[in-house]
Amino acid sequence: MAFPKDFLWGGATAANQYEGGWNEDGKGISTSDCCTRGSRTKPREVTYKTKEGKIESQMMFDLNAPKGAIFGSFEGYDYPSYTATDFYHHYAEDIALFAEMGFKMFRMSINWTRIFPNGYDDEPNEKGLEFYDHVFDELYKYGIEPLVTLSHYETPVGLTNKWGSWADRRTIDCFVKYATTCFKRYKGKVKYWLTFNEINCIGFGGWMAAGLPTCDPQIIANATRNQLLASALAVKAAHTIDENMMVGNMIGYGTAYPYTCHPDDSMKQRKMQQGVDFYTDVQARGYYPSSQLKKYEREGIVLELTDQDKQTLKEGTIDFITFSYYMSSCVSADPEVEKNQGGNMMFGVKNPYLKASDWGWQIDPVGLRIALNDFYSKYQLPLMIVENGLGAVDKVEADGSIHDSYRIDYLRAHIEQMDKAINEDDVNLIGYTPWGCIDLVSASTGEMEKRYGFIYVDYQDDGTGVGKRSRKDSFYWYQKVIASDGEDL
Ligand code: BGP
Repeated sequence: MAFPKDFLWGGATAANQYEGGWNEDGKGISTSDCCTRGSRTKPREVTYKTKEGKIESQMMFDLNAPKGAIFGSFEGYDYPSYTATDFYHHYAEDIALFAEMGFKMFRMSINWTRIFPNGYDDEPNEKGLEFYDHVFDELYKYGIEPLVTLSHYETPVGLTNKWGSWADRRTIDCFVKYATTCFKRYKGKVKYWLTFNEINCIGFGGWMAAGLPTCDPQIIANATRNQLLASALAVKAAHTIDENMMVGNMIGYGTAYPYTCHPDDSMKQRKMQQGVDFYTDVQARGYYPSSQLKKYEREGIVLELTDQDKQTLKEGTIDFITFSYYMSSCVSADPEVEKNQGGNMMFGVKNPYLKASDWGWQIDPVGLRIALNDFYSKYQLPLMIVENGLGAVDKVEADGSIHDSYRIDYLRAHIEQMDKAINEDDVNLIGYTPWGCIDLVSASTGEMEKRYGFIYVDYQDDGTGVGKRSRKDSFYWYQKVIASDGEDL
């Protein structure tokens, strides 16, 4: 079977991990520019100064992070977002390579701090706007449709310093101003937009996702509401500025199975699923599900939701649903079993039927088909998989070739399941942009060692490399897949 002729094959990136040029042409500092480099065994740390001037750090996934710390100035940055893999200076070359693979779509993010350096500035930075003009013009040249994320771990630190970033409602206005500036400027050039990358990650990655130096549940609930409102207002603005614009959400997703057929495992899995679905419920249906409101109540969290807020959510529902999918996990109600954590981002229990990547992410192509079916039966909106892929260590042979058959195997198995979802389950899947289509910095490790690309970039973690690009075996394979509408796998 084959994919529809107009299927949007492509690849995905994000400014904070790909762009570099972190302080060029008037760009401000974003949350990602303030992270220390992580390592494979240790989650990346965020360093900041407390009110008393003490340097503190927060583990990206540490739920016991200090509460209510006030950010001062930042010191000792060591995050490779500084250069990343230098899209800023290589965009024309990279886009030509994407075109060579036959891309129909390219997912990227606009770095908010390139447009509004502090987040709250009166006027946008013209140089920043110009950069993306060049990028979109280049994509247009090859008929590649941009898919643009407005916020992908790039919250301006200026907003954190000013009033605590997304904890404060004033950040909504700043985001809407930024989004509106982009919609107006790139009208006719960009049709597909996403508001917040993995909006559901705010709960455990407050700094990364929202510039919050805290995991305090009340603050997270407020910030989540503020992002959901900002997203809805952006959808409304886009539709007013250009009725052809399509705006989607973006969820960090992993299929979760009950560990056994014990009813308690199933119930627990169900509850967990509700917690993930809540974001899409709001963005696609336009209101908070009662299960989430009750949960807040039980936890003693006060959610202020005015009539105006409710109206905004109702009027700003999304046009399509997107999500990332790398792995699945299991949920157990048995505390003894729960201890057997899979070491993956979803904190799930290891599944004995699955193999895992070198980073412990459990590989599950059928789980992707399940996810597609679940999303489609719940919301009946067009779907895009905007991240998927295998993070792996690549070896460059003496002749410069890179034989990444493991990556091809991973992607092939997932595309096969997408095919089934479209042709056997009748799911309306319209696009696929595997993650890190060109090597870039890993979000969880902050390093170059974990690579996803079809295109190799020679930067290494010891600082060597000149930004040279080369085609991996998967490059030629994906080119063939696209050319055959997914038939030649
Ligand atoms: C997603 C993020 C991406 C990306 C990806 C892979 O959660 O949206 O930014 O990096 O995960 O993760 P990693 O880089 O940690 O392998």
